[in-house]
Amino acid sequence: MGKTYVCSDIHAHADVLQEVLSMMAADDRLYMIGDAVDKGPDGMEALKMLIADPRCEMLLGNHDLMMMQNYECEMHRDEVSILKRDDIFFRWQILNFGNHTWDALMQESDEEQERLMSYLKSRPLLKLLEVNGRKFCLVHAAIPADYPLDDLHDLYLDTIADEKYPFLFNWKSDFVWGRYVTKLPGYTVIVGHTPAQYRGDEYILQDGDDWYDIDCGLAYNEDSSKLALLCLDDMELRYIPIGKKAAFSDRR
Ligand SMILES: [Mn+2]
Repeated sequence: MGKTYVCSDIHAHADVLQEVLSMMAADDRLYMIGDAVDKGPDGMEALKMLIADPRCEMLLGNHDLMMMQNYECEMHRDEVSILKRDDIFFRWQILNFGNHTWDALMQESDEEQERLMSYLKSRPLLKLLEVNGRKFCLVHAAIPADYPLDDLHDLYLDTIADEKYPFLFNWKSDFVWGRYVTKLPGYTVIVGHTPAQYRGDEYILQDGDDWYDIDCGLAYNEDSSKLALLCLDDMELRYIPIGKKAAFSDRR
């Protein structure tokens, strides 16, 4: 029986992901808890690696959702209001430098674009699992404060469906944007999304032994940026340093 690893916020650093995959045994598992794309140099490559490797399971992050939302808006241009389209375009492509990711996605064939988006649509927002008798809740950012915690189970995009546009979803959901500690009784909650560097730190943040933020800032493309790899079998942490940096930076 292999080991179960968790990492977050690869943010287009395909070389760092490759390093993690090469360290893992054939029967290990890796949960990447969101944000495969944006900020770093090779977003499409990182996403394709996660899809291709059967040891990997990816959850959705806000950047993955922004890309999907932008794609869906383009595919349904005539059906979506210009305000809605502009909202996502501005938030993603202007404020979050998603224009680099969009350009890379548009370099792919129509079939490949559809394959990548279909994969993302099938990904969970929240995943519960048990390792060595310990229960874990994986989510990109937070469990929304108003979400009923009794009978919590693996959650998918239908949880945040948009009532007006059935092919869209609420991409501003706290599942992928929340920056607050959420605890789930009986579980160890593991999130990413808020980089250690955002707090002026470099390493993972813990709140007791039942909440971990493991994002160590690959998004920032800085010397201190690294990936935290957490083994759920023994809670051992490893840090993998940043490799290739993006040619642009959006540290503001
Ligand atoms: Mn994020």
